Amino acid sequence: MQQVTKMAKGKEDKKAVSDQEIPTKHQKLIQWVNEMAALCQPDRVVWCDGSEDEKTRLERESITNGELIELNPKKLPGCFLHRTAHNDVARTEHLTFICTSKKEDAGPNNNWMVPKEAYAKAGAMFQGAMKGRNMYVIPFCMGPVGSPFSKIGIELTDSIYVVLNMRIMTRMGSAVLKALGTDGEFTKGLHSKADLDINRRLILHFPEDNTIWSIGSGYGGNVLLGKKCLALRIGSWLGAKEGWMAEHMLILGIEKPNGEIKYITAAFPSACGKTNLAMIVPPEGLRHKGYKIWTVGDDIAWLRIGKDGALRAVNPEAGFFGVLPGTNSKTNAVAMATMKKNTIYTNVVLAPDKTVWWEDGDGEPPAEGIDWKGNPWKPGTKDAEGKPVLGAHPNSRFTAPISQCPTFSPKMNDPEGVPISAIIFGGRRARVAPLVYESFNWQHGVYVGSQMASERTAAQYGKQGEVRRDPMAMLPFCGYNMADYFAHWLRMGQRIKKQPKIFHVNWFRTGSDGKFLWPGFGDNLRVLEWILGRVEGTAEAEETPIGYIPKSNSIDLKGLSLDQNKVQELLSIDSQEWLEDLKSQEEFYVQFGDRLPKEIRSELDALRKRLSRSQ
Ligand code: GTP
Ligand code: SPV
Ligand code: MN
Repeated sequence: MQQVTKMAKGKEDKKAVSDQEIPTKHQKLIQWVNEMAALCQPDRVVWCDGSEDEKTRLERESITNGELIELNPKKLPGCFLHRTAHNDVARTEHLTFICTSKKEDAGPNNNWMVPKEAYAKAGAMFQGAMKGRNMYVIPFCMGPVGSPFSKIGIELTDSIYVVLNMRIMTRMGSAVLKALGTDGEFTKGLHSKADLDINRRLILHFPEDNTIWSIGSGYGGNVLLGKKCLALRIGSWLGAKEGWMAEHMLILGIEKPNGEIKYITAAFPSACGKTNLAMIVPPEGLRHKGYKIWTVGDDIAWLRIGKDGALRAVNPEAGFFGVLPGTNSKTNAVAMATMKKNTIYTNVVLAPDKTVWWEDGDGEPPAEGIDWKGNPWKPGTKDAEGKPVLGAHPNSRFTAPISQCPTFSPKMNDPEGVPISAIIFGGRRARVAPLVYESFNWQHGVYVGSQMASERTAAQYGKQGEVRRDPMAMLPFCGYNMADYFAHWLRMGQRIKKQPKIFHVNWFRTGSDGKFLWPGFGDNLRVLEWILGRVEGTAEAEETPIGYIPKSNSIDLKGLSLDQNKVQELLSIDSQEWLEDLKSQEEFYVQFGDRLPKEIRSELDALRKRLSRSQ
């Protein structure tokens, strides 16, 4: 039975009066919900229990109000389409703030506001923002309920789309409220789509108060507050304080024919291949080796040192919020199978038979359909300037439960997490970075992560293709001064007895024709195999100024028609190009001043010397 708290009318307008039992005795929680309801003035406050009944009721309601379109129940059972506002299709980093008392604590990597000012500014926007709508109270847990890794949050929202997404993306409902008890700690999340106006949009984090306020957006990373806001920005802050790490990483298990499973994590910036690698399908040429893949997570890892001295990882999420364009049965058959049912599709083409389509997906586009903006669309549609109109937005996404993934790892629910053997950093770089290299040691590996760079993708608002430094793929997600974050990585290394080895990969290097040199996707397993070989001491490598790279023939290229020139180009290191790159690294580090750990500076200096010598 759903719990509903009706708002009293008239004079009592500002006070939530319960006509049904509130499903918790947590006084601080009740008080906060009442305060936020008084501010936002929803018609009703609805406590979510996570039940099937509730899900069906919310789906019906959102079909009626137009938030969701039900898809073909035979071909896509339990699936829905959602269209966002046209200017609300990606995270808005320029409207995202870390609000700490001291500016230096947020660091040069974050937009900053004084908490008092931020509360006042957003408070004015939240005033009456939920009038005519319900306020849903979503209790959610990041990580398995009851695990020492996990954190509980409560999100208040006026969007049913958010409730239905949070149901998939997190463990959500009554069990979480129960785990919270009468005085448990929780992150306070407040979200209102308000009028979806980009000029009145703010995503605010108050790490000192364990609070998140998001207003004016209805897009994933801005509004599913458990994901980037809690699991990364607030999470990284808590991690630094409590001695663990919150990272923008996939988690993957590779089972060898002897049954042994090795787990790795990989940090790539948004839309640079985490979901794809997390579900990798062994390529034809390697199939005879009998590798099996286990998907633990595709976006976020929480890492703690286990009793055994290993670095252990938990995926705090329970679902995927994955990129659609480019996803098809060839590139990612596992993702395609995962999203066949109970999936929410956002910003794709609606076909007349109520199925969906996106660019570089499966099959031909429908002869006629409706594009992500809700306009009639057919293949070849051009805009006023004669440019092709995409049917799906480049950052269109699917939300699906991890439990539906054919390679789902049951270890995902292990409260102790999985032990990590290798950490992989990587970016999208047309030049400079080779296909793969191994760092010399933990400290050098931290430096390698700290100088990561990548071309901007459609996952964030702004100019596409521009190369920017994105340390550990955390630039938009580190909730505190990034120099302190580097120091935290260095400190963690000293505490980890069984240190994972640290690698860097680049699937996106291009040749003189501008095309990708490396086939990518399933073939990336060839690189992972070399990485595991290095962990186990069986794969051969050559020492270079930047780190160890594979000796020729030490990556298994069987069944791949890739000529030797291309392989050489993929692994080549141009000292001149690297020395140029170091200049841009220096420019990036300058902003951190004295706060930059001296170890990072000394790694950079040592690399410069090695490169100069090798010229
Ligand atoms: P977020 O969800 O934004 O964090 O992205 P992600 O890192 O999970 O990226 P995802 O796996 O969704 O891939 C993003 C885009 O890159 C998709 O269009 C993929 O098809 C493409 N992609 C992924 N892996 C490869 C690869 O190995 N090579 C090439 N060329 N493209 C890839
Ligand atoms: C990313 O942009 O890194 C994502 C999607 O994973 S979002 O949830 O919007 O952040
Ligand atoms: Mn991501």
